Amino acid sequence: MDVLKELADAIILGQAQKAEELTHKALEEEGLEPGKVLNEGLIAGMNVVGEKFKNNEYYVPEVLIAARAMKAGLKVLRPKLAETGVKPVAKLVIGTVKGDLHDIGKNLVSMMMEGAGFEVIDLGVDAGPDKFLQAIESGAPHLIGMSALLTTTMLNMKSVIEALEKKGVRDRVKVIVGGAPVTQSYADEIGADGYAPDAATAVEVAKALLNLN
Ligand code: B1M
Repeated sequence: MDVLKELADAIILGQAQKAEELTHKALEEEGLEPGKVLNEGLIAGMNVVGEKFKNNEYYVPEVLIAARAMKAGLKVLRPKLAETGVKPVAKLVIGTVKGDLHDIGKNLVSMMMEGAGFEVIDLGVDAGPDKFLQAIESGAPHLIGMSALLTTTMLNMKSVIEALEKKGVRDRVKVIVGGAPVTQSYADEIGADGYAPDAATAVEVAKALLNLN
């Protein structure tokens, strides 16, 4: 069987060890590009998991197990995706917003940004306005990235932007947002500088916002 199909299946079935081994195999034995392994193996598998979850064929435990398998594959892929980076082109602070525990997409964006040469400070999940403000004060980033996967938590992106305005630091940073329920029009509505539908586009948008192209 095609190694990427096998890898996608390992994600769907939540087989962490197999996902790790197959990611190694795809990269080292088959010599496939890390981006291809990511999109056609790991993300393809997670998309099926998402569909199954939506159709009530999978419940939270299955999804968690699949997420663990995805993380095992990402661990192998991470250095390969980041390998292209030389010295940091700019500094990014990124986090999944308050109330939201989804971090796979945010981690992908972080990895792609690292791969593009950004220094990434990851605030993790459930990050409220105070965490972002603190990171701006202590880290002086050029860019703030927020991720949200729930229609309820995407509202918290606005709270972060409002907190930056209130503290008088909004013009020190560019703000980029993303995540499945987030759209360009929502980004415009809350006053974000940029929106990206996926991790690869996030890099392009970040570079364009900072005039790094
Ligand atoms: Co959750 N979940 N989940 N979940 N989960 C979704 C998001 C959901 C769409 C499933 C569904 O119903 N079909 C649904 C949200 C509905 C809604 O609000 N619209 C949902 C729900 C309801 C929930 C719970 C409420 C379930 C419950 O408890 N009843 C609960 C909430 C917990 C919480 O956060 N407080 C919950 C829990 C979980 C798990 C913990 C089990 C697990 C998360 C594990 C983890 O992340 N460590 C989980 C998962 C895995 C999913 C699905 C299946 C997959 C998400 C994922 O990782 N996708 C998801 C269904 C789906 O999306 N198909 C679902 C793969 C990832 C690569 O894509 O994160 O979209 P994504 O990231 C993309 C882009 O969006 C973009 O780039 C990434 C890569 O290209 N992007 C950015 C993301 N962030 C960006 C930031 C940027 C730019 C681009 O700039 C900064």
